[in-house]
Amino acid sequence: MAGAETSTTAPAALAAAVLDRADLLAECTEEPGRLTRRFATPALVAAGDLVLGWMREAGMTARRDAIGNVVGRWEPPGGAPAGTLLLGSHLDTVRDAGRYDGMLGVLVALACVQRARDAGVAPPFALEVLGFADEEGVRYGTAYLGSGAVAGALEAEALARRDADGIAMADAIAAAGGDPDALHDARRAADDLLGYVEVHIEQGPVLEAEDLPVGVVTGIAGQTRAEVVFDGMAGHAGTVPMALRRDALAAAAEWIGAVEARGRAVAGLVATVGQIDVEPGAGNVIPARATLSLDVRHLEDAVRGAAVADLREHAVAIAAARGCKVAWTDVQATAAVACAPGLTRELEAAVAGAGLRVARLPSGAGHDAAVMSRLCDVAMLFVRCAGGVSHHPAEAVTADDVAAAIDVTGRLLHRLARAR
Ligand code: HGY
Ligand code: MN
Ligand code: MN
Repeated sequence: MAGAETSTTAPAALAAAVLDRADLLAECTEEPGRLTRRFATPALVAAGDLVLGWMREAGMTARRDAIGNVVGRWEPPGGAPAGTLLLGSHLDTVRDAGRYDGMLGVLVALACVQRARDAGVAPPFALEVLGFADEEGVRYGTAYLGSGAVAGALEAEALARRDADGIAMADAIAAAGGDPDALHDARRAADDLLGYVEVHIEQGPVLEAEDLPVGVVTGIAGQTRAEVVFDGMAGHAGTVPMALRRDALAAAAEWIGAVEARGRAVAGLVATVGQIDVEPGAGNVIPARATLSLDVRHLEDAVRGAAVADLREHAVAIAAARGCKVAWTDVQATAAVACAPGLTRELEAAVAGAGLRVARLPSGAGHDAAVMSRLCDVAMLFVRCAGGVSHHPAEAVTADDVAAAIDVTGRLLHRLARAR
């Protein structure tokens, strides 16, 4: 990197600050003792407030948009930027989460802005850092609410969805200080965009196996989310003979086995039931209703579509055989996305420029880049995480690997600057 690198802008120094900030963000939780930070909650607002402060410390203008994303903008000295490069990731988490999934991308992006500003290596284009308010979709079942608003991909009917406490999304947005009637204002125009770059933990074992700190993402698997409800008949657990039961939970259990079997049977397919709710929910009552989530993913949309269709037929057959009913609701389908070839080539060259072997790998996990690809070119850099563990408090990265990510991202900015 050209420019006046200083002790505070060297990647290693910035990496240490990234890890410290990840620890501070991890304290913004809904559940003391573990990290859970869902969309439009006070914990999410608190995390966004921290990031807004850091954005301003880095010399950025910083604001919160109508859905609750935090957006920082840094312009090169002299103004009149030659376009804008977007960087970022999400600030929400799953339940009992790790502290780097999403947050690392926002914090590394901030570190790169600080470095561009302080080390005198300002690119001729503006940098915008986005901290999305919802990517996981834990509260309302639909993922990507934050990037969906920015990319203009948010469906209006989502606003009527209710969370487990019966709170409508529109009301939650307003309660968190957003404006559900102004979500169109959160949409980003694409005319000045050079692209969107997301740094994210790999959430898998490949980079550790390859002994590499970072890797370049080739594409992001498509995903289908559905809600499946089995309805049977409540009854006395002690008096209703087994042959006369219409046990909704037994039907659901048989179907869950079929979901797992399908995932195991097809290369590259993953299928998961992550949530189940049983009613009336008493140990001596035969379950009347079982409500389940379904998550199916694959890099090829046709394979995913066939699996979802088969699992839907299987649910109907199991319900019929057991005298139960089944209701299937498609919650969300996101197509598989290939990262932009040109921007990805630049990222690969930046990795090589850092003296690292270039590993290319697909992402089984969904990312905001999948939605942002509707707006502009996208590229992703994966960072090695310990044991590939994620969506778990044991999620961990090393300062050295974070420094590598900062160095590579800085080299990418340098390459894009030279191309302007
Ligand atoms: O579920 C995912 O792939 C991501 O963590 N939202
Ligand atoms: Mn995640
Ligand atoms: Mn993530």
